[in-house]
Amino acid sequence: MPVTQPTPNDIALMAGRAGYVLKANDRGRFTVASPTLYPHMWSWDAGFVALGIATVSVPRALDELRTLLTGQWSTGMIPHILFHSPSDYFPDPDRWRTQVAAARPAGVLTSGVTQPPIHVIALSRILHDARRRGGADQELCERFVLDTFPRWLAWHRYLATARDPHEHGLVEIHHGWESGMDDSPRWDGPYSRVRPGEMPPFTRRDLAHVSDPSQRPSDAEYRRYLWLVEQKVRARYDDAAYRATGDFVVGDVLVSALLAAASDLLADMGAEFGADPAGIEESRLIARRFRTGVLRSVDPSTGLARDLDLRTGEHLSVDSAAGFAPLLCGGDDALLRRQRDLLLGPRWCGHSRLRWPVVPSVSPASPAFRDRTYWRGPQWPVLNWLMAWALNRSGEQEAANALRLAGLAQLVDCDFAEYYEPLTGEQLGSRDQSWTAAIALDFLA
Ligand code: 2M8
Repeated sequence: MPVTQPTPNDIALMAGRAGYVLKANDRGRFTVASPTLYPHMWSWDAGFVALGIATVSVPRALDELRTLLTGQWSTGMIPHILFHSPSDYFPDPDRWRTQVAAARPAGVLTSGVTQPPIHVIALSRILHDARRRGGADQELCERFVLDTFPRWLAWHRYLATARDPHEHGLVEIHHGWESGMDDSPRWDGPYSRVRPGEMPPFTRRDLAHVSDPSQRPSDAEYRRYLWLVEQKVRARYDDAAYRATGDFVVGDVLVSALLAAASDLLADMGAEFGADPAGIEESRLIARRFRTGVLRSVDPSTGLARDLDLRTGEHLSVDSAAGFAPLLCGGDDALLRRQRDLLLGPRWCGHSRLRWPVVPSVSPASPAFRDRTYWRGPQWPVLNWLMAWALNRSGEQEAANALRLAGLAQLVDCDFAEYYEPLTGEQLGSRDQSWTAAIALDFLA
């Protein structure tokens, strides 16, 4: 179906409504990921949210990142949720029991796993907006970059060391939640080897907030998710102890590519603003190691990057959007051209049955594709933003703009859904999802 371009009226409405959603989800110094389903601050959501807010207010965008950093553990880890007030979200702090961890922060309740390191990429977009505005905004942002440089470096160092002790050049994740793509078919193999043992009973609360349970992971999947939390608690959130005992240990190509891209940007910004030279050098080394790891994982027959199950040593070949990790971290020119053509071609964004030519989480041509189920096929606007950002950065402006325009056309209903049914364009999951509104603002800026 051809993409109908939003009219100037649509665009004005979209910008206004996106700003309104972010304002309504604003709790002062942080933004909830969504008003009902996710009433706390999520780590990678906060990155996207901050870059969206920056199009309106640079100081408020920086506050978002500042708040996130209050949850940083002494290991450098940025946890995937910062809990701010009691709510009906499950698993809650009582389930995470992070008080068993010596490294937890004081004064903030957090989860005990991570999410993709998008934050420095967001910071570089905020800097871009700050520069466009100049004056006090620019000054504030440049100072923030310099002041927080050691904190971001500590976060990246944590991923590069505690999560890659054998220097595979792939960040190890200990839970599907750490990938941000919770139930993606990327994890079906590793999860099939997760055997839940004795653990406290639980009641899911997420299903109360969606119209149709098939849009969310199944109960069997949730049991495995909760079992891995139990294993992390038993290991007292010590990564080496979990590695020795935990069921799920996988090298994640998307997280690794984001780490490489973010480390490049951190080094560039650090060099520009006079950060510690040793830290800049370390950041460049991290970027190089993880870029190499991602490129090494590419399957020559498909041209897609593959995660590595570190329990079995197997590469995981799935037609998931994470396979485009090299586009994010950069690399060999021929591979990047091949990936661009693949992404825009008939197995992906150019698939004839797609309502909008935006990046689906799983190729509609794959047997693993499910049109309505969460990370198993639906289109996630943030993923489309990431790919557009990556193409733009590698000089592919035309391709990036095609994703941007299709992404805006998809959002013209102004519901800012969490994800979209790719064949019909129906909104799925939560509405008024903060990161969806945020990337709309960035696309419009
Ligand atoms: C989803 O994940 C949470 C668990 O972290 C959940 O399903 O309860 C994912 O889409 C994740 O990527 C996202 O950050 C989070 C909040 O939007 O929701």
